[in-house]
Amino acid sequence: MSLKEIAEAANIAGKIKKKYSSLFSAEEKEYAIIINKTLIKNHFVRLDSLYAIRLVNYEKDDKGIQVKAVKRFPNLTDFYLKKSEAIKEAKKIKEDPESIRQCVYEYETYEDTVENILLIGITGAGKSTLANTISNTNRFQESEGSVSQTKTFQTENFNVGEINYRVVDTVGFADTGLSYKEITYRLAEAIHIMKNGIKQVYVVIGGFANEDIKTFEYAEAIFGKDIFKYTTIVRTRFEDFENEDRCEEDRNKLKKENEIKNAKFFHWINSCKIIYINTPPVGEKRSEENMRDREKSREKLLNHLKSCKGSFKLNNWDKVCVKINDHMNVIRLNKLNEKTGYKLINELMELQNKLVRKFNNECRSVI
Ligand SMILES: Nc1nc2c(ncn2[C@@H]2O[C@H](COP(=O)(O)OP(=O)(O)O)[C@@H](O)[C@H]2O)c(=O)[nH]1
Ligand SMILES: [Mg+2]
Repeated sequence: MSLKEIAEAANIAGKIKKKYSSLFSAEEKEYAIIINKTLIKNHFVRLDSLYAIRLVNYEKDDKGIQVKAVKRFPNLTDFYLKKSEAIKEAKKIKEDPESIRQCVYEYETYEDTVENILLIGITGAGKSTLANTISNTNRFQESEGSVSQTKTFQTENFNVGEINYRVVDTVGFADTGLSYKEITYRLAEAIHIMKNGIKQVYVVIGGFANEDIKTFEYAEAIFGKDIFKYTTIVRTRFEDFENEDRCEEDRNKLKKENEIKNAKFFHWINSCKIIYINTPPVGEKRSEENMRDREKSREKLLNHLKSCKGSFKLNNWDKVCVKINDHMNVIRLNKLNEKTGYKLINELMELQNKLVRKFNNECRSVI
């Protein structure tokens, strides 16, 4: 039985370093420890190698290799920067019962147990404001104009009691003139982050515009019809959001208006739950009242989330997530490097300027 077969069965991508990988038994179970190499390219280091280790618990029967559990080291997202370091670590893992016991999940990505909330909707609907409200932060840029502030997507984790949530704010894609392919590509990165699937999609709507229909169309095209079992329409800017009668009135009005006018839209609003919130700007005048509205809206959203069962996953979601895990981790690392890299260059330039000024002021005067 070859390491390559096991690596394939465990969906490990990249180049396998056979020489440094091996098979062994521990506590009557069969394991493979596999080191793989992924290449990184960026502006500063043209080509570099990154290493990850997988501990795979497998069984062999007449159907072939059955993967029972996989654990990625050093963790789900990082790499070893040197081959020697990876080899040393692999040896340690093999001899450490504590590390071996961590190999329990059928897919390595199951280690991430965060429940994901995906926000979609046209620019200006109130997605970023909702992201701030639900995660109780101000890290998402709320924008006055109709220019989208979110370039691709942004996430924030937060806890409610024992539950770990992640809110994923996306670019307003239905109205930004992006092609279907571009939207899918941008969403792919976000999808990869949501390893546990999507607990709930919030289609954020600030009133009802024709463009909103496109949001539903894209969601259906990308995820398929089943996504609507996990979709809630969130209507923002609804000042009477605490008055359930007013909310129900609006729901009925909306359905009545669209029943004849737009059958497809009617179908969507009929099959998704609609909840009403108001998340006005805070930090200025009336901010106390506005803060209260946000808090009450947050409560409403969290109560609703608690009542949602299960999560949405695309076919092969788990396999795909594992297969692209290393690749996506490299992209993330590259972005971080770009940021720190540029920052470094700026700092160096600043230092250079200072030196030139110093030279001009002090050295020149001597000449
Ligand atoms: N009054 C009120 N303003 C809102 C509400 N939601 C969003 N806004 C405002 O609408 C504008 C656009 O919101 P933003 O979250 O940036 O929209 P996005 O493009 O969907 O991310 C901002 O100025 C927000 O302050 C709401 O529920 N009530
Ligand atoms: Mg936004």
